[in-house]
Amino acid sequence: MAKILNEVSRTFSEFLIIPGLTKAENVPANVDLYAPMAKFKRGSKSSFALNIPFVSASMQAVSGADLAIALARKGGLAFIYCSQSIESQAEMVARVKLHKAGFVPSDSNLRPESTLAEAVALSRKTGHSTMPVTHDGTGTGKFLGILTDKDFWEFEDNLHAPVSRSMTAKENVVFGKVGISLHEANKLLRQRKKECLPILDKNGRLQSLVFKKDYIDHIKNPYEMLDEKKRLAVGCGINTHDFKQRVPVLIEAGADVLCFDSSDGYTQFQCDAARWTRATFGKKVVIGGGNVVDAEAFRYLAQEAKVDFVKVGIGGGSICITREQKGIGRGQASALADVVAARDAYFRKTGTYVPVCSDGGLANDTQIIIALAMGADFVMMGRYFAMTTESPTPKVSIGGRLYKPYWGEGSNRARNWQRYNAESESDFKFEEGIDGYVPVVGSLSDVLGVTIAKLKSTMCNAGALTLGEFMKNAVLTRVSDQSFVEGGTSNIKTMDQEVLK
Ligand code: MZP
Repeated sequence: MAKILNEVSRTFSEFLIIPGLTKAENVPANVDLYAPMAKFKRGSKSSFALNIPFVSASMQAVSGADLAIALARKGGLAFIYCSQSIESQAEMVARVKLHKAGFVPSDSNLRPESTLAEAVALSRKTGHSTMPVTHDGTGTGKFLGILTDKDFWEFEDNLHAPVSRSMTAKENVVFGKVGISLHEANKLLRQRKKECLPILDKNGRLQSLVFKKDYIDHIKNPYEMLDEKKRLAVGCGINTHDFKQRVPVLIEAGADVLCFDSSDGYTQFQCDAARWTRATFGKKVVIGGGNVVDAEAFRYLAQEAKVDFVKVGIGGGSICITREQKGIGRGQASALADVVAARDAYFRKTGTYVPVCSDGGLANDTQIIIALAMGADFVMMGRYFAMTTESPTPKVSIGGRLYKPYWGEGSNRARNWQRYNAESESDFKFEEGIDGYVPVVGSLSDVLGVTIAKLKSTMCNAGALTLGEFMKNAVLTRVSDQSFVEGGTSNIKTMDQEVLK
């Protein structure tokens, strides 16, 4: 007979946190949201950690280059989706890496004989208003001058004229030489009241650009996730089918973290692929495994596949219909509690801490906070990020409100057959995800700002200054259906009801 677990599968909205003693130092300004991602030994530090405990899902409708840049600047990490060609995934990684606040390779360049019309077209295409002029129109050609949108009037000047007539020629440009430090470059920008500093090599060839706006941006985003070369960090989804081709290209492109994108990660395929990746690229590569929903599967991935972190969640995603289609899955709170207990036991036994990520089904800020209190080291979200301006989909107006399309990787639209352990695309015979719309909520920075404020506030209520303390000290209570209903407002008419009447 099949084994039937006694415990009912529970979700996050069935729990509340009981406040602990809030000490004088428990104020949001003192709260640190550091979250380890790579496994580590007792007494040592994780070799790769997040500055805020949020990562974005490896999904077509979520993690493109723009979202990856926006999230890394805030201290989190995006997982660029793998349900695309290896080349286009690597290209997205390269775009994130190019967006370095500091020495930026120039990718909007003109030749002296280019026309102003070509300059306008280039500026529209790239969104850049500062365009170096080099002898061959490349980002490493001999530097001749610089053209900005302030040097000509698009609707007044003759757009057939060559840019050489309007540009600021090299002899009048303030530039730095290769070898200059970022600090010195910024100092020069400040002293000479400039917006952009071209950096030239000893032969007068352009090497990179330093922008004042990047300096300001860096000051405004102190939690940026940066790699060793001070470029923004980025993660990548990978699968168990083409990993031998995909992983080397992604690592070459600069991916900082790899994570298996699988609806059920308790498989020998994943173990073999993780072992191959580790054997080929060594200890430094950060590998995430999953998804799993119980202790046994966690132990398998930690012990046998030797992954760095384990992702939890089957069937809970907002677009997921796996539970209805196949009858597999587990309530996310029960799954997380089981895996977290296994993580702690594994740590006690082996001295190795393998971080756990709660993936999918987080419908609001409260559920995010409960997941972290329950012991998730960090959370992965799809819908949450799909709703932001930076997600890769276009805005659509429906009934006077703005929406963005959001679809599951198991939907017919994504056809991510590798995620569902199918043998080939033709083996993709039924959907496990839906295709719909989510409301647009604003910029990632604004949305995340509110979530972080609530999280820090709750951590103060619980008397915790770090996420480690939060999960160690949190006391959770189950709520009855009735207490859930009464948890909202009672006998009050809200403005919305009044206005909408
Ligand atoms: P959510 O944050 O939108 O609720 O869930 C996102 C998570 O759902 C992803 O990280 C992934 O684990 C899972 N997912 C993605 N596509 C599907 C599907 O088509 C899915 N079923 O379940």
